[in-house]
Amino acid sequence: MLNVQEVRTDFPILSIEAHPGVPLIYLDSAATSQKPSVVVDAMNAFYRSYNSNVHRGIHRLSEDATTGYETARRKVQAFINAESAESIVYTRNTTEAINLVAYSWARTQLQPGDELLITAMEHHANIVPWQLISDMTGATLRHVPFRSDGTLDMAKLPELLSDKTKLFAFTAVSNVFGTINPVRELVDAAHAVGALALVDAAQAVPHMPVDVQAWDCDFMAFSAHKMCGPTGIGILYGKGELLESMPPFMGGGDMIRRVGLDKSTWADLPHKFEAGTPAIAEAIGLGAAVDYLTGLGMENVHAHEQFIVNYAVEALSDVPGLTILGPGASQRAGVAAFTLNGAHPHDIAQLLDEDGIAVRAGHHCAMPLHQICGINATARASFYVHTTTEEVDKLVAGLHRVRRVFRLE
Ligand code: 7TS
Repeated sequence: MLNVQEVRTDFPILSIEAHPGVPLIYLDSAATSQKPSVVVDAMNAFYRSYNSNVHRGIHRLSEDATTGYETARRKVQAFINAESAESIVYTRNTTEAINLVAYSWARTQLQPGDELLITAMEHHANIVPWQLISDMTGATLRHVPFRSDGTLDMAKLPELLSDKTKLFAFTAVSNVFGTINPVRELVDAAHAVGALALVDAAQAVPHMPVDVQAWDCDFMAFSAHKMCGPTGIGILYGKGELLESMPPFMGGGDMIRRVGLDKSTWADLPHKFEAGTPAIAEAIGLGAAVDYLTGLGMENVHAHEQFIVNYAVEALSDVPGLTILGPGASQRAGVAAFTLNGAHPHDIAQLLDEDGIAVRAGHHCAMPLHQICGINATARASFYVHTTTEEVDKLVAGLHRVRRVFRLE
């Protein structure tokens, strides 16, 4: 298990006050995680002592920057057990990683009659790119529904997957329900009809051990900023032969082998997909985040979140009129989205903020999910390595205060 009090000292922001005299209780890690000192220090060290562009200069600083940038890639490779560093493409975030596959692979491969499959619980980042591609190519976009407990309706899969399906793109963990989906089963179902499988792992890689070879997925996308790393950098994992066969997503410097005025050839993987000066400090920060999480142990991270979310689901259930979306704690990652009869989620979030408690309110970029549930918005508490049961207790106390303010008692 994690020593949470010790972990908390790694995160400088956790000792600030949200308002004068009111300590911060950060329950919005699903939106973005806080950053431990080691990540901030690694980025500072880059800017202070070896800031330079990568893959260009022969001078020492540039060599050090390139080493830092490429070492981070190998750390990410090991972290998700990818076959090779060439399978790890730096992008800006999960969204860009998914768009890369959409524009480079799907746009060039799909035609009318083909089908793309997603699920009804996706984040907009794994819906909208496929709608755009569907409009461009004439391919049909279909979705797997979810049941009232926020789990995928697996019984519907056989009728949705066929030899027309070319790609099944689904989230490993829902950012609203918290549902942990059966990734390997879904990948196998896609492969059984000859489709590729793309896993949106934005809410998985930060929170549990992930092994892309065990999942056997063809593509996987995630963001550094949700896993203790900086904003501005994300990862697309892709199987080597697929990435090899795909045309570049963006053109420019760094992604070429030779450029002529009429025609150019492309650099080897993964550089073919990394046009222009990349996010160098951010890659180095991501490398430090991977080291940090590896040091904690992803099994321990997951176990702590399971413990906290169990505790939270039970504690929140005591609040009259409160409904938690999603499955039971055993199938749930560290996310609890809820509604409270008589109080709008935005008002809940605002009142909780007065107590220093940061939660998110709204549709959490999952409008279809909310529409299907018949609600416009939810309030969402999300947990991470530093969350304590005392913080969950304060959330519950804050929600009782919301009920008093709205005279719901
Ligand atoms: N996929 C999932 C499952 C997500 O939760 C998010 C971000 C994304 C994709 C997009 O990640 P990005 O880094 O490219 O923006 N989710 C959230 C959230 O739940 N609240 O704020 C961002």
